[in-house]
Amino acid sequence: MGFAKQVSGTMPSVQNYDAIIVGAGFSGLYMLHRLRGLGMSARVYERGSGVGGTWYWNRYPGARCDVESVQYSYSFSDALQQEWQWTERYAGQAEILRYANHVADRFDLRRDIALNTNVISAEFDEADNRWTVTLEGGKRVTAQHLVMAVGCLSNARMPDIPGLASFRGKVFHTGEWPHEGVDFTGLRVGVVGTGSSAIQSIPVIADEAKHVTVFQRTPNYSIPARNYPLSEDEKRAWAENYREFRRRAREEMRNGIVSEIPQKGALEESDDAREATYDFRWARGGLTFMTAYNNLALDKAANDTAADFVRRKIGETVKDPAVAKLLQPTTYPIGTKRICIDTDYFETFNRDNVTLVDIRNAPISEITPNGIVTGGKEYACDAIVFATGFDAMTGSFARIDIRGRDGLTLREKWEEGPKTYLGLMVAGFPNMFLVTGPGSPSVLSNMIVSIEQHVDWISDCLAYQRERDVACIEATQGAEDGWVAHVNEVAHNTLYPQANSWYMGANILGKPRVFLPYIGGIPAYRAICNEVAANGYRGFALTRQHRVAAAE
Ligand code: N01
Repeated sequence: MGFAKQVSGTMPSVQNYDAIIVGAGFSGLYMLHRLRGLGMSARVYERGSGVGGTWYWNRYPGARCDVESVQYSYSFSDALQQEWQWTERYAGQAEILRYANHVADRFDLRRDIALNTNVISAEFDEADNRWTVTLEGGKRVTAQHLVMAVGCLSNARMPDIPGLASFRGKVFHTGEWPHEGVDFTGLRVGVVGTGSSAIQSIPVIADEAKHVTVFQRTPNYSIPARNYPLSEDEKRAWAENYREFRRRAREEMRNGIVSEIPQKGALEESDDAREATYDFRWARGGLTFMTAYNNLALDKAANDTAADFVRRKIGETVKDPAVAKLLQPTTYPIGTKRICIDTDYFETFNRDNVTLVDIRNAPISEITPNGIVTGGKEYACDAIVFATGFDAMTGSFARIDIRGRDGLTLREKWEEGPKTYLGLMVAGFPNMFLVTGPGSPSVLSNMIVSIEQHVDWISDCLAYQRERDVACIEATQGAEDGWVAHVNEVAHNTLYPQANSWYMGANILGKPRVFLPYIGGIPAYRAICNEVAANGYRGFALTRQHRVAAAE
């Protein structure tokens, strides 16, 4: 291990590394930093022209994190967290992207990152336990370890609607927004979708456009963000106590976000007390609305109390009762689709220049040169914004041709849904690590907390291997089967599978319905990962020349 090596002969020279990292988002950046710390040679390949992952691509109007900025930031360097000053309670996309760039510069990461570089395929060579990675254009590189830091929501999905190519105006997807921005002044804009991205962007677009027509298939529960500029006192309070806040996020909070830990179920309180609790959380704003009680994700009757409260708030906010009714979700428990956080979303439907079109029973049948057709009616548009989401958690893997042992492709292996051990490795794909992969808390948690936990675990694992001269590590089939069963069992003890959500792969036609993330919570998950490592990487087979351990 150490320096990248060139192997040459009659073949074009091939660059060899200890590790190749795919993706320069928050996962890839920190992974590179940790590998450098181990003295390993590593190269990051990133398809975008800059670092930042999600925050590089999602530049749509109103894009903002739904986790508070002081909590949505790295903890690995105290110097970094002391010197970086967040300006708002929830950082906007531009500020988060500046932060990612600051991290890349501050830790001198750029010299090992290749931008504008698409990874086409990755193939495991069983003879020498190395991965050969082919880049767009044909260049090949090899590494002992492959780290897939490809993000959970990185494969923007455009619906296949007849006539789309004939549309005369401009077409956008929130997940791949033009860098130069878009001026909607004077335009009639159609927005398709009402998930988090739409809910954030619609109020901002409506401020600018002549008219906005929102095409809604399923209404969403949304809680006011209540964003504001952070005061000097708030910043100081965090800066002085980061160590303890970070510890709590890691060790005590199921979702990695520090807040009060609920001690009661929703039905253990009187109606008045419960109303006061929800009122307080609604007024405070943010994701912690869903942690008001400890059984909202578990007990339908408890969940109904929170869902009723939000429906009532929508009814009080939206002036036209027919529009309010369409905006009130009724077909799934609150929180079982990702809860949204908004600024003036429901208020926006009181504007004269905003129309809501319900397409639940009349899907968009066609796009014409002039607009969008549903229910036999054409809605004229000058521009269309698709806020239609992502092929979540598996989509970014599927676009790379990944081949493990015996030429098995990851696409084949995951045909019936992703299978991993701990969301970290896949049986049959040795020396390949996933950061926040399917089967890990990932999207159900504060992503930065989960990313740091995974990257730290992987780094420790690589250090362990180096000390023991291990050439190959692989999840055993038994351990993977056990983990997949556990992930499903935990999910099915909750209300989550009751929603047709992207958590279940339900937003992609033909995608298997499998609950993708691990819902056991960060502290429990972390304890399992640590225990696995402490027991000589239980459930992993480690090989030198000869197999040295294979514990199930
Ligand atoms: O995508 P989504 P998103 N015709 O999949 C609709 C994170 N995020 O980009 O629900 C008509 O949630 C679809 O309808 P339905 C966050 O984790 C975070 O908004 O499938 N409509 C739905 O309304 C979030 O959950 C932040 O019936 C179609 C919408 O499009 C995740 O990213 C901000 C359709 C897609 O919603 C994804 O959010 C933004 C069709 N053919 C995102 N196909 C923050 O941090 C799909 N839809 C704040």
